[in-house]
Amino acid sequence: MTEKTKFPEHFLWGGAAAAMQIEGAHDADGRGLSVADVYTFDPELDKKHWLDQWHMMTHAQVEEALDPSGTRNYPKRRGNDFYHRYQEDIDLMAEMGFKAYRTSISWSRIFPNGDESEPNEQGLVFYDKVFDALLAKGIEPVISLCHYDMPLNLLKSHGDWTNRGLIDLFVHYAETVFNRYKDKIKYWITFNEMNCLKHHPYASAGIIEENHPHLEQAKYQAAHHQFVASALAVKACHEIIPDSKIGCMISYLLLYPNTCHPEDVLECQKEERVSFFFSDVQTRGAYPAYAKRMLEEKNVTLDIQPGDEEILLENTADFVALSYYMSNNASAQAGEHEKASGNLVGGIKNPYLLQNQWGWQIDPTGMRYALNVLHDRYEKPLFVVENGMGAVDTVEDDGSVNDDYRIDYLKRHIEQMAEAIEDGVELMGYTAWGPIDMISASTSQASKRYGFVYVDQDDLGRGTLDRSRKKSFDWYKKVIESNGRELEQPAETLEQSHTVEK
Ligand code: BGP
Repeated sequence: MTEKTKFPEHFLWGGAAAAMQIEGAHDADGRGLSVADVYTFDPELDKKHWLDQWHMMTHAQVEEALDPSGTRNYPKRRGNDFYHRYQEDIDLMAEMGFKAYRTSISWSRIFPNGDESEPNEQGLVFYDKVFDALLAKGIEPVISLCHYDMPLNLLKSHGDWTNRGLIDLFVHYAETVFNRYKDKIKYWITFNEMNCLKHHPYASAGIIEENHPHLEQAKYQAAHHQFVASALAVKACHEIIPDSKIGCMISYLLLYPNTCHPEDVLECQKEERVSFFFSDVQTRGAYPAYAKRMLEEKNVTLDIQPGDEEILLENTADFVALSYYMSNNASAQAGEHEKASGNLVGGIKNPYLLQNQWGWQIDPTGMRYALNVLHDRYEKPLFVVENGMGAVDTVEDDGSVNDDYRIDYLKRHIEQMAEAIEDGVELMGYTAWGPIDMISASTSQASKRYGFVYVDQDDLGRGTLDRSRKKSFDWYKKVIESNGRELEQPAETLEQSHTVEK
């Protein structure tokens, strides 16, 4: 008799995606461009050193993207064509037995310019169809209000999130979708990975660095406005959908001290607080004590309006959602050590860990550690809404994709989630990132694949977009059927796989 599962009875197993990486149809049925539609795929990309090639957004790039006669390759405008194939994709999710599917609503599909008073009905109708299709299969939608895709036109009409006026526009958008979908959606997330505003201010807050000589001031003022907007969305959600649960979300960029030298340990704590700052404010409802010195050292003076602090305190998140992919090391002498890459930010290489082809260090034990840290810190329910292994999958002659490396990556992380639950963590669910291949957020690649389902599309948009099941499809189906008890050993381990490096 195999041992019983450690996962709770109604654990929300499933998958996660984002409008800007799957939908495509960037200008269909009234949709306006979003900031995500400006990113191009760079054919000169060096996967392993993609972070070194990363550059801040420029006015020129935005203007070029707005030029209707432009010929650049904008993969996020194509996605994987979910907009037209959502029924087929939801059928595949149902075949795997999904209990939940996390995705986002495209703000610029509902308010094409971001500041209209009336919503775009065709945009609302699309999500009605998607949510109805999910619910018909018994799949609980978990919806993010904004996932790196604020309306691009806001940058012209109102500017970026340093403009306090965006709070009201965001709340109007949130109230519109809460009212429209109050009988369909009960799990919501406000901003995707709000802590990444620190590292990618354009994707998160529309901040073009050329506009802000004091960039740190801009980032943290934008963060304050998003904190207020997030809290007001929590308030509206509870008023409009009484039994709703609305969470905040961070990318858990796990860090270890590079050595036991006290200076490295202190540096690690300092860098960890850069991320915890965002979940602290949204979960505790106030600026943490360390924020005063942290902001002073950055010469940042926040403009906090009367009433803001009460709004934050009275409307904290119901749960803490997180993405977890990898870990990095932190050192007081960072420049002296070999670098590693990571999800949107890098760090120092950990000699004990394998890396994927983009240099992300694979650390399943870190999943347990991260969940324990967050649960100790907030004592609120947690939800792993992103975890997965990006890889260049190979299609065999018979059309199969033997992604044993992905099975092993997921198996090890699920095992560690089970340990965390045993440790006392209240875990709501697990939605593996990218259940159907899509466009990568950081590199805009179709070839950086996460899915249980393969999509025939390359980085230049060539292919049939046909879907096919990978080896991991049936593996994950068994995981869900057994509520996490059946974690079959893959034929090949990560260590044996060609897709990882030491
Ligand atoms: C997270 C984003 C997701 C997703 C994931 C994987 O930070 O919230 O949108 O893309 O990273 O990253 P990537 O797609 O760059 O491999």
